[in-house]
Amino acid sequence: MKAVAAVAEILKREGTTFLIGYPVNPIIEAAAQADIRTIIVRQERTGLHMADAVSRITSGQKIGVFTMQHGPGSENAFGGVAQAYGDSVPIVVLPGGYPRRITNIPPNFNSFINYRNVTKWCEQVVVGDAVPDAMRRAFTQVKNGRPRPVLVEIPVDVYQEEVPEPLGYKATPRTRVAPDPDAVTEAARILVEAERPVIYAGQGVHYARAWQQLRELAELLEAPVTTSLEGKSAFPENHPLSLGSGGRSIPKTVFEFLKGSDVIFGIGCSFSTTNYGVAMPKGKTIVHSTIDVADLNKDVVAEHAVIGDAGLVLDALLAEVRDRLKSKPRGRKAEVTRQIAAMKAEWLAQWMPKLTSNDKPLSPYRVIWDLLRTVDAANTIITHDAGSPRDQLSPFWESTHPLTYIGWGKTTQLGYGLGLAMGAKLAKPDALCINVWGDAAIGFTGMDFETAVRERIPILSILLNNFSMAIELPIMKTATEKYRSTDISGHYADMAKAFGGHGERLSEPGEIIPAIKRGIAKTREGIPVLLEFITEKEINFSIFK
Ligand SMILES: Cc1ncc(C[n+]2csc(CCOP(=O)(O)OP(=O)(O)O)c2C)c(N)n1
Ligand SMILES: [Mg+2]
Repeated sequence: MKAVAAVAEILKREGTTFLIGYPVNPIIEAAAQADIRTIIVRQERTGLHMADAVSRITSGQKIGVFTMQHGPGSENAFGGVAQAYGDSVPIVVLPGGYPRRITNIPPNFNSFINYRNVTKWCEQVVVGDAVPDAMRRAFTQVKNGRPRPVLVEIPVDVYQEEVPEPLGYKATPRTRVAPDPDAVTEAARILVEAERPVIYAGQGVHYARAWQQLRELAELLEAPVTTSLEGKSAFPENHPLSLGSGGRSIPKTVFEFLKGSDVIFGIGCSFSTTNYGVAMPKGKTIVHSTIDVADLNKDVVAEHAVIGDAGLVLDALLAEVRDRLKSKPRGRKAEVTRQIAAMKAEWLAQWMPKLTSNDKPLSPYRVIWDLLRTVDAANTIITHDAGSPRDQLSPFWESTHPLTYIGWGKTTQLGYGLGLAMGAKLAKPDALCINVWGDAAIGFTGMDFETAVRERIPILSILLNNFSMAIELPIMKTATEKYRSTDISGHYADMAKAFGGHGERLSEPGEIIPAIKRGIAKTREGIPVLLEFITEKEINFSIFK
């Protein structure tokens, strides 16, 4: 068989049911021939974001795959792969390559050379019959260990070479890494001896699907829980021990309880230094559990470490902690949950005027608050974009069910949210999939709203249009005054309609909820929706330092 047909057959055996891509790449045609649905985007970056969400929403059980052409395709795709790398998302990227005789000759873009720093595995296939080996290596890497993108570049003259038959390829194994028992014992001791422990959960809990164990540990220790932005929804935020979560902006409870803790237990997290994550206060005893030793003692000093899959780590810890506590309650729960509830109520009361504001232009907080109260949270997957929408949404959106929030921000590419919502909808067609973004964000990937219409991916897009890059106002004062450099414009509801979607522009507070309800109904009819809310240039955030 031809190498390109072998690629399609291997994808099938690995469980790929749809291939996201942009021409020209013969894998698209071969996949269609093998009955893999092909989904064509308007630009590579969005397609990668879609593949990314497929992997996230399925905890990597289903791996998103994206293919594009050599040269411009792989050049233009770079952002999407870099974003997945930054946020540790496992995807398979299949670029074409220039013909072998010129692949290493300038100025030809060589994916093998250029993508090495944004993938965990990067290979160029130099001869047709090596395709199965290359695919096996890539899938083994993407399904195991720390999640991150893998890439196999196939030069255009390799696709038509022969691969011997029969093709012996079998789906690669997926396995987990168990922790060192001594490290678990040590961690259990520290956690049980701690007076005011706080659990900080990252997205490792999502990939391990260890939500139940996380909850059991928190309840056993009677310890409050917060998550990273990526880990958001790993712990029910309506649980009395939840501190809530956020990235740059956070609930007051997150800030105060971390500050007041003696021990912080990070599970399935990287503790990376980032503007879009809570900085760990100094002077705490840190117990760090991560799947990748590369994160250990990188940005945060951890005297105690447990390396392994978050699920297996939590299983082992639960056994040890139970053993130590001997079914005796800690006697802390009543006081801790009372403090959390009181502080949360005080903080929310402070924000309530914005969350329920009747102002015009609309407060973005009011839009978000009304959205939260209108959707069925258990059956909704929401994501933010970069900029103010993230900082306005993440602290106030109460996530109650696992993987109902896609948080991100180790790198913050404007326009990421649209592809995430579309990929989530592909992975979970029955969920209401929402992206909340600003008018700068839509400038990057808005054209792919057409993809949502054409490919029948009925998402609900909430646009907060303040005709500005508002978050940049404080640092671009002169440029704004002299040259209006933060102004932007557009009528995006009209754009959505022009693409065949449902679009509405809204400026009345009383219209927010009815419009959301109409929008949800339209998505149920299979029509993507863009609700464009005209908002004020709000740049007050729930930030604590
Ligand atoms: C690709 C990319 N370029 C630049 C930035 C920097 N950036 C972050 S937010 C922002 C402006 C956001 O404006 P908008 O989405 O309209 O939200 P607003 O602050 O107006 O509510 C910019 C330029 C980025 N995050 N991504
Ligand atoms: Mg804006």
